[in-house]
Amino acid sequence: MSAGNIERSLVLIKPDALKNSLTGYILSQFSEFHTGLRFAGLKVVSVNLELAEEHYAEHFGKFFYPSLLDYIRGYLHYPDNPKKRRVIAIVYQGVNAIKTIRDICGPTNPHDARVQRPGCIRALGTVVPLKDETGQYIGDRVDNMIHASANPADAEREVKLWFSPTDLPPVMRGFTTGVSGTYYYYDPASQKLSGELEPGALCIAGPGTMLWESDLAVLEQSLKGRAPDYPVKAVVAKYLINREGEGS
Ligand code: 3AN
Repeated sequence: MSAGNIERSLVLIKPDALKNSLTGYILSQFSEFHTGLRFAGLKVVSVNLELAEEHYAEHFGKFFYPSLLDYIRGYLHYPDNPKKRRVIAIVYQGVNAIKTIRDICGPTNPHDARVQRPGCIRALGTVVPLKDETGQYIGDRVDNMIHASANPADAEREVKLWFSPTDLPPVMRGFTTGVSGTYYYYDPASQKLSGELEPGALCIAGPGTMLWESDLAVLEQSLKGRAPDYPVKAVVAKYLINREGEGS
C-alpha cells in the first residue's frame, strides 16, 4: 500500500437523505470496517447561497441549476421549516477514497442507479419533473441523497470549499496551508472584501489565522485589486457557514 494512493473525498449527506432518516445507514455503508476509510472532518452545515453557488459552479446556466441551489439549501425538502435546512458534510480519507465512495453511491440518476446497481445509496433517490413558468416540462430534477467528489482535483476544490484547515486534524489536512498576516473582512450583502471592519461585514481571517495557501493567495490578490486565481466567494463561503444573524 503506497502513500500515493491516499485520497480525500468530500461527501455531503443531502436534505432528502436527512429527511428520510438515512444518515445512519449512509455512515455505516462508508464505515472503516467496510471501506478502510477514516473520517478527516465532519460538520452540520446550514448551506449559504455562496457555498451552494460555488459547489455547483460547473452546472451554472443549466436548466436544473436553480433547483440544485434550492435542493442543497434544503428549501425543497423543508419549505416550511428553516431550522431543518442543513446538510452533513464529511471528509473521508484513505486509499482510493474517491472511487470507493463513488461505487457505494452509484450512478447520478436514481433511475439508472436502480437498474445498474440495485442496493447502492442513490437507488433510494427520486427523480422529479421540472416545469418552467408556463408549466412546460423542461427536464428532471435529480434528488440523489448524496454528493461525493468525482476526482482528485474536484476533491481538493470541494474539501477546501467546505472546510477550513483547522476543521481537520493536522495529520489529515493534506493540502498546503499558510498564515494570514492581516485582517480580512467580507460583507455578504455588498459581496465586498475589505481590510477594514465595516458595518455588516464578518471577520474571515486575522493575523495568525491558518488558511489554505491557495485561499490566502486569492484574498491577497483581491485586496490588491488583482484578478484572483478563483472567486473570492469560494474562499469566504466556508467562513460564512452557520453565521447567519452575526455581524453588526
Ligand atoms: P455526481 O453528483 O454524480 O457527481 P454531477 O456532479 O454531474 O453528478 O451533478 C451534480 C448534481 O447535479 C447531481 N447530484 C444531480 O443532483 C444534478 N444533476 C446532474 N446532472 C443532471 C441532469 N442531467 N439533470 C438533472 N440534474 C442533474
